[in-house]
Amino acid sequence: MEKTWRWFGPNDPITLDMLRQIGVEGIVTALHHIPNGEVWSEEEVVKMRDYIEDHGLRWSVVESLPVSESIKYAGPDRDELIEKYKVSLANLGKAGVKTVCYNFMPVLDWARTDLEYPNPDGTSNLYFNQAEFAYFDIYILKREGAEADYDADTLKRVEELKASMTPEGEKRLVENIIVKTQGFVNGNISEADLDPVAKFRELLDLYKGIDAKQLRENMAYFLNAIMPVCREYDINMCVHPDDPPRPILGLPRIVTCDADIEAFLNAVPDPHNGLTFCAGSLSAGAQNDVTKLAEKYADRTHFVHARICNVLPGGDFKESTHLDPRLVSVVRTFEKRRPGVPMRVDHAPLMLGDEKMGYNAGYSFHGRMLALGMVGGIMATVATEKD
Ligand code: DNO
Repeated sequence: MEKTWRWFGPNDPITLDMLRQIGVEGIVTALHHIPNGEVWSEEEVVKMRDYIEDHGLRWSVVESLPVSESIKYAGPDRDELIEKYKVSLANLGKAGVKTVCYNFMPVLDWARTDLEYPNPDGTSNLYFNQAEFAYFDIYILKREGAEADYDADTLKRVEELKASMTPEGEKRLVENIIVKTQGFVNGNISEADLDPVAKFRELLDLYKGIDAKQLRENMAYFLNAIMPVCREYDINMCVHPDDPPRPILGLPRIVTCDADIEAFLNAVPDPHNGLTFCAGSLSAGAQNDVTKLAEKYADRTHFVHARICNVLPGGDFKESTHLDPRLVSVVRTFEKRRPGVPMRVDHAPLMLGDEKMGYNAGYSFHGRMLALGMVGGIMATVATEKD
């Protein structure tokens, strides 16, 4: 696989020169300064590509070219937005940037409740606590009918949590769930929003009446519309699985498991319609066996996210080590079957001073560097194995 790294542009404190020193071969980035829904002009695309190439690297993957909410819920301006998306794709294709990651998660991209969950060794990790998430849903968002979406054990944990919850604790949940994890991925809410909860409620309202079937249709509509451009420029689209891989906050999620992946690939059976194999997101669902999924979908995978989660009792989950045997197996599959596919690590621990640097959640320097070294070691070992 090609060793890539998610870099957030020229203002990222982790510079391209640093990345060359640690063995990174390709860059994963986006034009983060262009608002969601606007065209990425040829000029802006070429400027970014040349900046990266001037530093001895290549722009391997776009993550993400964001799909506007209106395309997801089929708003009145969706065709107009799809046309703009096609222009951006064509501009990327002309500049030779041909792998595009996106997601089709309504309203909320990835979700975590804790961004610095302490590990016994002094490092910290991302963590998803199902009871804290349910607390946010029931008592902060106050979503109608929210209780019905949680089992009795979770609701019991929520009440225990309520007994000790403080205003600071509630603020921290809002920041972690809908602010700090979203702004930097061009999500709907950013640090500049004064009332993120109110804005979030308005966004949820846009999806009233949209179920999984409708969302699937909207995704197929979008993919069918962009496929001609993808064919013309040989662009591989790769959807990111839903994280966590289950419906949340009353919203449908449609890239959560084997059957979902099969459904969207079959709905638009063009090789340019592919998958970002995020082993981490998929492994956060107890229903998924990532080693089997990697074998099954290697041919339609255009981008790999190397990380892995442990599912804990009660629906909680936590990132595991990049040396987890399941990840070894996933890396082996892609090394053997898709040797050149771009791969990046993420969601590595905060360690050795990372915590003081204000990095985007999940995108530490030392933690990711160690993880890349680990995955690189697995790749080198696999290269010595006979078939
Ligand atoms: C989280 C990321 C996601 C991903 C998007 C792709 O760490 O993996 O935010 O970039 O879902 O569109």
